[in-house]
Amino acid sequence: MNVLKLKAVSEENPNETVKRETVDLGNGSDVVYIQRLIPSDQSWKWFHYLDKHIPWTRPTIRVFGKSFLQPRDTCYVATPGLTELTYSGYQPHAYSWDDYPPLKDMLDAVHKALPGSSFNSLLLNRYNGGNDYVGWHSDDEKLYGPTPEIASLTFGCDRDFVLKKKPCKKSCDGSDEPASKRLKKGSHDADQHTFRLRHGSLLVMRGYTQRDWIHSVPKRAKAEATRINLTFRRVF
Ligand SMILES: O=C(O)CCC(=O)C(=O)O
Ligand SMILES: [Mn+2]
Repeated sequence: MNVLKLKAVSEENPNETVKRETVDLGNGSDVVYIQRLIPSDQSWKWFHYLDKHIPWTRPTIRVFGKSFLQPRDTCYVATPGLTELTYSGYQPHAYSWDDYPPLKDMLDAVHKALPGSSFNSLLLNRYNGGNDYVGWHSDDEKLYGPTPEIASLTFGCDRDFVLKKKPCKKSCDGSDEPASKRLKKGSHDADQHTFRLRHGSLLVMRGYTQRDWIHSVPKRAKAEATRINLTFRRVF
């Protein structure tokens, strides 16, 4: 039903293409942002389905040797038989796509927007207001391979998504100076990008983005409402 509706929009207006922006981050990394992938009414239907039916949990994770309650709710879905995901000392239970059939419609919509993609796992996050966040990290786990494509679908409250270049360990800019010196004088605007992730939007990180950049969704005092985010990934 959901997919049919998406089809109907493009069939009624075959020349209308969804606007997408690509930001070249350099050195083989880029980000694609589609602000209006899923129409607003469909996005609200999916938001309410996910909010109500997904078995959200708030696990304890370990960061720099300390235990924390993860500052957002989460759930993991994956095709059976894949290598298990572990992050920050936590191994989520992998639910099946068949447990939550509308997830397959969401996956279809993402595959349609990204020809050639083939995602087989999904990490869901729910931010219950502006105090919930995800800290700086990259999704560079081995199971995703060296150049993962990660597609991030957002429903509900708008939040900022910030990408920041990792400091160079060696002289990646050809300079012989130590990283500390180069950072002080070398950091500039191109080393950070903020995307306002809207209801129904899709952001895709590609190439070496996980190797060379970190990302976060910072706390925002003014973001009172709930945001649900789905990141589709391929496990190799
Ligand atoms: O909520 C988001 O937009 C990002 C979530 C994220 O980075 C993650 O789950 O790894
Ligand atoms: Mn991430």
